[in-house]
Amino acid sequence: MSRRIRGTPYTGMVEKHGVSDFTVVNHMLLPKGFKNSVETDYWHLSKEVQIWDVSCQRQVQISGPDASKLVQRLTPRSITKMETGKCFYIPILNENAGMINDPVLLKLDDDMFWISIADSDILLWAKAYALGLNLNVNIQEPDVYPLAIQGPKSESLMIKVFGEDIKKIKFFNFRIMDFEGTKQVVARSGYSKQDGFEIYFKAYDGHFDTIEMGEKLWKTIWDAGQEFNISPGCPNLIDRIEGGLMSYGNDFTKENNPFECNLDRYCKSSEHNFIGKKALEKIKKKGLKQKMRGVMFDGKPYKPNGKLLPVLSKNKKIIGRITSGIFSPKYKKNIGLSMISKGYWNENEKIIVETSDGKLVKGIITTMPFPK
Ligand code: THG
Repeated sequence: MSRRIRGTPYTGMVEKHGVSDFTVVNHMLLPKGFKNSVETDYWHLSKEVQIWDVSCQRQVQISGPDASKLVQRLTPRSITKMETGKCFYIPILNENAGMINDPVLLKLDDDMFWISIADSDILLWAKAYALGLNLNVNIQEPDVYPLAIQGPKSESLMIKVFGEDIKKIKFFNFRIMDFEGTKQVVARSGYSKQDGFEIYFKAYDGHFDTIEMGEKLWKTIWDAGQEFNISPGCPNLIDRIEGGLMSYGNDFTKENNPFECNLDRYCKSSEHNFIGKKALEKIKKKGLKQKMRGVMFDGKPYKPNGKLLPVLSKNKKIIGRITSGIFSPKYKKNIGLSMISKGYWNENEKIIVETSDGKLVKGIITTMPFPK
């Protein structure tokens, strides 16, 4: 494998567990599947607990006297009231108000933030902007390798490893927890709709070897997880689509603005200046051409194959394409996410989907997340 594709401290562990495929996100390996089918993993995730190597959720660390000023300029979401110990889901826009990332922001201190990025090079963007504005900040990618523990039994498992204080961590908050004499950021969050935690594992200061300590963390959780029927896993496509969790680069790109992505609630503040503000105000005045929606459709159980399925109106006009889709065993229907043209995006609107074999099947527009 080329040196540009980076492994993680847990790559050896996921290989031992029989990983079947990888994808590459932020120039780093992300497991795509193990021995079981996506459907088997989906049921397991909804009942038990899984351990995921999500090291590719790289951290862009911004510290120094102008850290909060820079972070605020990077997003339309106001961070004025953000407290240390909080996680914020934030849109990051370019000058045209196109989405260039949708990371989770962590406030570690008044002058110290981590931006936990989706798949685009925000470190370069932030550095260039800080240079241009002559800001007093330090920006780097620290040796942090997030490990996700997801599923309804994740709390019991995490208590066993880290102690009762785990219970005090509320959704989208984090605490500093001890592991083998190291301090670790542990958040209640993760890329699933189940309860779950993310350990932003860091070996610290060269006192500990990253791979050795990372494997120790994995093994400790794995052993403690045996009584909870733990299995290795990865972000699950069925759970993600049902839960309306969007994937940058797949469901939306820089060609989409945050309103199209239903991120209006993070673009409400008019008080502060940020990249893309003028363009965003223009879009708001002009109105939208399309919006991200859930789609449910008939036909054979859909197996994703990288092709986008056209979504048509009753009179056969193309009104969108399914960017992520799969058969849902819960709804016993095919489900998907799609940008849907204005006039057709209302809930229960009847649509037609062209399947991979060229058949036209019936479908409807649903809410995002999908109805319970
Ligand atoms: N965890 C961390 N970093 C990440 C992701 C993650 N970086 C990349 C990618 N995932 C970013 N995208 C998302 C998308 C949705 C959520 C988190 C990251 C998410 N959303 C909550 C929901 O929709 O229920 C709402 C969050 C809120 O509004 O407060 O969890 O998964 N570390």
